[in-house]
Amino acid sequence: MEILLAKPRGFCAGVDRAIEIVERALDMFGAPIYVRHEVVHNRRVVDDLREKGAVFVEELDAVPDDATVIFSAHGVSQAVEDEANRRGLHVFDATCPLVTKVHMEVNRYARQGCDVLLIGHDGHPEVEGTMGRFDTSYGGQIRLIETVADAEQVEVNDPEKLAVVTQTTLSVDDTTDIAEKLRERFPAMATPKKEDICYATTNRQEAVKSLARQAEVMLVVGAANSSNSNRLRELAEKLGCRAYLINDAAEIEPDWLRDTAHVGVTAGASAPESLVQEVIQRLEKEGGRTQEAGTGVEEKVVFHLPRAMRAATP
Ligand code: 10D
Ligand code: SF4
Repeated sequence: MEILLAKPRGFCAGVDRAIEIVERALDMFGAPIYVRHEVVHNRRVVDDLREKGAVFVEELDAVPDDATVIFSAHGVSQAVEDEANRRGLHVFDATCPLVTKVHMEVNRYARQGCDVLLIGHDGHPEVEGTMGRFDTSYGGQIRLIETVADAEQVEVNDPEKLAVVTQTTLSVDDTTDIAEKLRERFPAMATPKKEDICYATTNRQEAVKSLARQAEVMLVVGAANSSNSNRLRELAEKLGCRAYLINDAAEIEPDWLRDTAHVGVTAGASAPESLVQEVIQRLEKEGGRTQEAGTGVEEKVVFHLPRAMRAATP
């Protein structure tokens, strides 16, 4: 059995930064450091940080006064930010800068009195944060579009004052279909200068496309609540693989590998490389031989830490 190891895979620059922010806060202020929502959607990451003194909560009312709180990489609404400021909490914002960019777009379109269509998945924390960045006091509204059917039906105030933005971790192909339908109905619709789907999402999907040409089975290391990881599994399945989303090596069923000559392995942007290496070890124990595959795209994106943390760097 050949193990085809996707390149690129795993941690992106936004996840690296978010985890480092929690670790630095623990070093600078000591435990407990509160984190609103899983800093990234991965159990191993969250458990490791919890061990070091991070306390994960879903809402700010679970954070005591005078505490330090970190917003997760997925971002928060304006209301959450305002509430933290009103209470005088000491905040570090681990929102990925590429999510913040979408927040700023939404904010700008709202101030222009436009309606905004947000392509994304209902209930996801990034979508909640981005929807909550739209200020309705300028007369516009923000609507969520999940499917081509939504794009066919949505009604807007004025097609000449309309913009579209997206969640950062969507399927590139599905989003193209939805955006095309919207553009067909609303040709004057404004779009951001640069794609909202981020470089890491795009690169990991391209790598899976290339692997799926050879692999019969695809293992995607990632959590069930991780949007970008789910999109990798779906894509591999669409391309004809038997594709599984796994938290770790222990979840691999021997049945999945029976009569398999090529197994692809990739990891979502929130899945640590240690989990990938454990999967490889397990597959090698079953007789697999590893080779790197995928597009081989080198990622050189690095995001700065917040200023207050940069200053504290030894
Ligand atoms: O669910 P998801 O793909 O948005 O988040 P995850 O924590 O799995 O990966 C990092 C991506 C972020 C923070 C969204 F930009
Ligand atoms: Fe940022 Fe993209 Fe990573 Fe999300 S997946 S944290 S948008 S780089």
